[in-house]
Amino acid sequence: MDRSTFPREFLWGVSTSAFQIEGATGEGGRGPSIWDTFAATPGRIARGEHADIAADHYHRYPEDVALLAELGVGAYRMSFAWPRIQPEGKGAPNAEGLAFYDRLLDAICDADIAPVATLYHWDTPQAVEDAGGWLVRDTAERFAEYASILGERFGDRVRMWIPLNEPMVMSIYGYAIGEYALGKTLLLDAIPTAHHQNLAHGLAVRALRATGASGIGTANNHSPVWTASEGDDDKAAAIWLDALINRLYADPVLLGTYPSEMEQHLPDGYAEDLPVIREELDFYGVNYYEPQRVAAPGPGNPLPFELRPVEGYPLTTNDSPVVPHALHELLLSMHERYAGALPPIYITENGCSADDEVAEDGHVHDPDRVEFLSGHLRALRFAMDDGVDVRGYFVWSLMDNFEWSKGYAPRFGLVHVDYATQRRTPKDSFGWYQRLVRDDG
Ligand code: IFM
Repeated sequence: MDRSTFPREFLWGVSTSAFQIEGATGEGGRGPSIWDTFAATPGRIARGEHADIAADHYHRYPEDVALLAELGVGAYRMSFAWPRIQPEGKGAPNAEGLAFYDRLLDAICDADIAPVATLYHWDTPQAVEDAGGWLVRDTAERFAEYASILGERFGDRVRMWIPLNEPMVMSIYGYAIGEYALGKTLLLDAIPTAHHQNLAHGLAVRALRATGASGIGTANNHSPVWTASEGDDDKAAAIWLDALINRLYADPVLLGTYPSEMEQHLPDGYAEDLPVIREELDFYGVNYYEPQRVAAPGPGNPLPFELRPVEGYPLTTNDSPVVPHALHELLLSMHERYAGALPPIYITENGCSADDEVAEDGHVHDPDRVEFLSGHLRALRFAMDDGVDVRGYFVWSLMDNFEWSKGYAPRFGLVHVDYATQRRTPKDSFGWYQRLVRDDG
């Protein structure tokens, strides 16, 4: 990319999440989470893998922060583990958990990097799940209590706050189809979990602000939804899926309404919560990976749509089609749909998995990742030229990590992790991103 392609003040960053890198699941007074339980259940995670050690970031964070400093990013997006802060999901915080994040945030700030903190990246304390999880409204209230604890303690250091990461994934993968913790297969009966997470978001925004915290946004996963044909049935299916995976989260937060397609599936009294959910935001985080293609359901399908492959594009090792121009399309459509209601956008996640190995020369050559990232940054730049206000970009991920039910095989990092030795090796893409950050594109 040409020099100075992006504005000087553009924020370059990388993202991770607690459960995917920390390990030390039984240390520091941390309570069990739904992902510990899920990973311990035979057949749930590829090759029987678990995150008890993961990338051992809990112990090796100084080395990881040094890598961030070497990379030269202006911001680092991490997440707090709710079960480290409140092992039972309520009540007084765990001092050792707070102390760990004090050390981590201090190290990040000392490196002159702005911490961007996600409060929840799917690691629900098991006790919260046992009390009903996101199927019950009370979880949103508990989440607000947790948010207050974090705001009070870390508000002096965290620059940007993200209450929940990708609530859509929790609702669909965790509650509707059961591929992720907690493995429920409720299909459309999972939709109330979206509302309770949206409510948790709004309550947490208020709770954080009440502590004096500022710079509060969100991180929703968005995918353009493409119809399989121009037929009315396929188009209707595409509109329905767009409501389910995109608008169910963005509309209430930005417009204070729910898509009409979803209303009949929401819990009674949901409308009264909309003013809380719509609490004004300082930024809107978009996590983008891939578009979806969809057709009308075939006979016997209990859902009003059927997914089709997105053909004609290369696939990552995680079977995601690589479609940079869909990011441009997505940003333009959000810019239009939410005109006047959309705060500045940050791309809070974007990246790809690859079969990365340390080569004989000691380096990790990952040209596919460099191509993926540069293609998406070009698309992002076009969207900015078209008037979309984008202020920053975060690569998923700083380092290889536990990719949920796929275990450790998909490698998303700019830094390779040898899980046997925990040795970190910056990949070629690390050097590429380092230069890009230095030169603002
Ligand atoms: O690893 C995940 C992350 O936890 C949430 N967003 C997508 C990433 C890649 O699948």
